[in-house]
Amino acid sequence: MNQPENKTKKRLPVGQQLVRADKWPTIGEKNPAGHIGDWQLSICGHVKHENSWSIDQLRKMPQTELVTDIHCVTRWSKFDMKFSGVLLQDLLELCHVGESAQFVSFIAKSERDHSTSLSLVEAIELGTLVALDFKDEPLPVDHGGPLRTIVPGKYFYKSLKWLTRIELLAEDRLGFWESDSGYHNNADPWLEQRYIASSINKQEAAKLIKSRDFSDRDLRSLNAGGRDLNDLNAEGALLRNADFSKSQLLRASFRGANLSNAHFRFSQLSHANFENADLEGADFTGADLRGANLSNASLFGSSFFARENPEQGALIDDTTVLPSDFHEVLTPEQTDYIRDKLSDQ
Ligand SMILES: Nc1nc2c(c(=O)[nH]1)N[C@H]1C(S)=C(S)[C@@H](COP(=O)(O)O)O[C@H]1N2
Ligand SMILES: [Mo]
Repeated sequence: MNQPENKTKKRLPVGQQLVRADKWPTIGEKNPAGHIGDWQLSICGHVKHENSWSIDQLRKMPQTELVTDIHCVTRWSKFDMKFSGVLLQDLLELCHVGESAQFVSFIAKSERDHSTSLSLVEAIELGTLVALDFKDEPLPVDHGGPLRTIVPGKYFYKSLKWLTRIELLAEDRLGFWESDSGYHNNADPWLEQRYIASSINKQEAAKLIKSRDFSDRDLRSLNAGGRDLNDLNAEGALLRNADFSKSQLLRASFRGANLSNAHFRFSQLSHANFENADLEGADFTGADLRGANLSNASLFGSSFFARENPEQGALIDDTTVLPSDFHEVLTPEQTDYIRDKLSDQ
């Protein structure tokens, strides 16, 4: 882990915000596949003895308690989350891991057979927990019950919900988010390893920017900062982690676009349309949002001002249409900022 041990070290990694104490967002899949009743966990692959356990059998094994901070790549964090269950290391010892095993893949019983992976050394060193309980109660199903992994020291996408299989591998097999959505395979929040780089080259990007038509395109991590993009059509585009800082985006339409962790610092977004867009973790610090429509957008962990510089926050007034749940999904500081702006009128 790269987190220095000294006590003065900031506890919140760069770019993260604490979510409200009474909120724990559900991210990604919401439900497991099939029945919970006959849940089995198996370990297979490069091991001498394959093994499987029921939930009852896992509960009878020595239980380890883990209190950890969780950091989601979409910029929300929660401190002191208390889980208990069986250490991955204890389960692996029962299977006699082969010398050829270098990676471990965690596989979910879910509609898309969601998975994620770690190097075996790291999985053990980080103290990966196969968790059964949260705060001394069985894990809620939407948070991965009856069984999930908790991997301290990585973004939370490395912690798999509805764990049903652990496979020991000689070569890494990228997980769902890592292969499909460009999430960084190392996922260290202290190094801000959120996403891998853009999939399109500079010439292609320049052409696209000129056309002002991004609709339905995959443009993850696109660099479109400081551009004139008034009247842009970006409906349905995949623009996760894209950079629009200081761009002119008057009347741009981002309806239904995926803009999680997009950067809109100091951009001109008057009368832009974000209806039904995914704006989790998006940064609107200093942006002009007067007349913009954010109805039905998902704003978990988004920010509108920076604590270092509160007077340079986003321009919001009663012509800005906000989603009705904004005060539930933003941090208290961000909510207060917006309420102040609205009451200034
Ligand atoms: N099976 C499964 N596990 C998953 C995901 C998922 O979509 N499916 N999403 C990951 C992501 S991105 C995060 S942030 C956490 C969210 O866990 P939570 O919904 O309990 O907050 O689960 C991780 N594990
Ligand atoms: Mo996440």
